[in-house]
Amino acid sequence: MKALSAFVTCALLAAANGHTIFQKVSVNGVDQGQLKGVRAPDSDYPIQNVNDGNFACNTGITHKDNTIINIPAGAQVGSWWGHVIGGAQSSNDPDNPIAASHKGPISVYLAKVDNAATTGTTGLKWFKIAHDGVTSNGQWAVDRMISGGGWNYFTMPSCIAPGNYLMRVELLALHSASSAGGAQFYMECAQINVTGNGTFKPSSTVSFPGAYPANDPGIVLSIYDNTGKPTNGGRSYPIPGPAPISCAGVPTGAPVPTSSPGAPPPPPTTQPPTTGGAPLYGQCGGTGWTGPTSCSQGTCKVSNEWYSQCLPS
Ligand SMILES: [Cu+2]
Repeated sequence: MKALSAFVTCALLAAANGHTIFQKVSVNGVDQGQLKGVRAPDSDYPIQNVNDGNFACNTGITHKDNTIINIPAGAQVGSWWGHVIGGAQSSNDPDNPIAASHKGPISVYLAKVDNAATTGTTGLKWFKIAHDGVTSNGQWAVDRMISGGGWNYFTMPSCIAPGNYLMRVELLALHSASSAGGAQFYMECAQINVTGNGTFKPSSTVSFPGAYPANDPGIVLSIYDNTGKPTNGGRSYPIPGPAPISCAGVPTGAPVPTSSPGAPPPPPTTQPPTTGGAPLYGQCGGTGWTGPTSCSQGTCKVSNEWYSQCLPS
């Protein structure tokens, strides 16, 4: 009986630790491979101190290779999360990719580096390229990630200048955020090389640690409504950190077409071909989205004003 009760306690503890690790990237629907170009620890534990010295790219990194993932500016990028390295901890793991209680936003930052495979992570200057919070129906970015089988999607802005970057994806779980230090930050960094003709240079950047005050209104709050549901009560939610960058007004660096007076305007070149549609779990719409608006598999469903996704029909 002693052994049995020890087992039960352990199982309960394991169930309570429904943590997560970002461990894989996809580019335009192409899976780049497990732990390829992603610096990850074995531990799935969160960081709860916003001033932790390893708040940029996590601590105890045991998985790191020299892969640098090529990402064309404008590409649809996926980050894949699993309960432990590899995904599920056991068969029918209810906490894979993360415990459903762990509602919150997902944010993506870049920092320019000389060599993404060899760079350290301290003193980098970060800017945000994407974030997803809670929608008016009470669904969080984490809910969308769970329904996407661990995949969270965002767009690499079309104006990002070519070169090496670290790409920091941060999941913030708010289930116990009602007192300072209770929010759980999960983050890993991917080694990437952006290609294309972008010319974006950030006019302001942030540091990790440093970007988030411990008492930020997006970090210390109760997300529960008066029935106890984690919907944020229909309130708007201030995602921590700066606003994502905008490519509006940023020159693309592409050759400017020359036209003689009176010649017809050149055809638009920003709309990628829509033949075939987006892949399953791919983006198929949303404000600013210029990619496919149909699905090659599944049905295009609106997640929020910025994001529609191909989900299984
Ligand atoms: Cu957790």
